[in-house]
Amino acid sequence: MNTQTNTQTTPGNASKKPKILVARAIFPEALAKLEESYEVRSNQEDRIFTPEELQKELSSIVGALVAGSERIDASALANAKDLKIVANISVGYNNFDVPAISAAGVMATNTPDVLTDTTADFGFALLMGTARRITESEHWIRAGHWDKWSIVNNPLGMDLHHSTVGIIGMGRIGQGIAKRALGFGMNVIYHNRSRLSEADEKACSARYVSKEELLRTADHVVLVLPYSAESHHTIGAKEIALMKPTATLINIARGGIVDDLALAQALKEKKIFAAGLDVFEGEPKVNPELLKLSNVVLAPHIASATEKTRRAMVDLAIDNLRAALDGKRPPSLINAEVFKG
Ligand code: 8YV
Repeated sequence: MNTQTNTQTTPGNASKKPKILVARAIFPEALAKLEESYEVRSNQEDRIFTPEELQKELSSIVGALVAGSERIDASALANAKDLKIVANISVGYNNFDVPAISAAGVMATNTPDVLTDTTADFGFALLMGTARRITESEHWIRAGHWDKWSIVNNPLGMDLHHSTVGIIGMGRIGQGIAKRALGFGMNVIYHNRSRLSEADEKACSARYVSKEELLRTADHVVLVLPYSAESHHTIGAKEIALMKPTATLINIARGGIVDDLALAQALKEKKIFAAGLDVFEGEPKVNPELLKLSNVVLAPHIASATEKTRRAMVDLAIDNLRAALDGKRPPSLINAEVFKG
């Protein structure tokens, strides 16, 4: 399919308006608002651009709303002579090569804060669903296996209350999960690149430990750290081997933080109890070994996916774009060095 035929441009007397790109489908009302101020090239078909198409799209615009599916690097920016801002509709920005974006004199922004609670809620939901085997139980009923109530022959899970949760990555979302865990009487330990302030640790009743201690002692390990070359395969076979055989592992961070093949092998051999995954290496593809297992709960990268929050993310990305194009500092600017206020 050809992008040129499928990426729509605002009709009418649009030539005086600055040209922008909306690289993924957004809410129609938000698009309509943008069309009042800009000549909008929009991909409401929600098709993922090839790198060549993206490079071409970026060559004729001043601002772009993008998401994790758009890799913005030197090659994408090669012909983007007029581009001033790339506004990610996402808090994580591992799809951005920030030094390359800054070198091109382009502002980069993301959408922090507006999704913190929604994502922490989902992390907790995935943790509960995994520990208490909710999706597995549903599949079991649908497959017609439920013929009687039983004390022992039902899917028996692991408790959350009064257990220890180990959070790797203690930013805003990690702290949100810690606060929710307190309501369940859980003991909270965490590991992070840098230790929280005493006040923040107190607010979460969280104790800082080494990664090894966390893996050895947590009943539930929750991953919420950003993806980078350093955090690639933070959890692989070696780390899983440190975990309790009764432990669960939850990944709401990014694909690539966990070695999915090593995890599938460990789940198959019951080296840990279960896993809950919202993100995958190479998503939307899911490692076929994971698909064969019943002790893993799978979700299609939906931690921030409530209508209210997705609207707030789009709105914040638009605020960032508008500010940059109006010569103002975008509210969530990543590369402050590029801003000439
Ligand atoms: C986004 C996310 O929806 O914000 C993030 O970092 O993981 C999600 O909320 C997704 O990344 C959009 O590309």
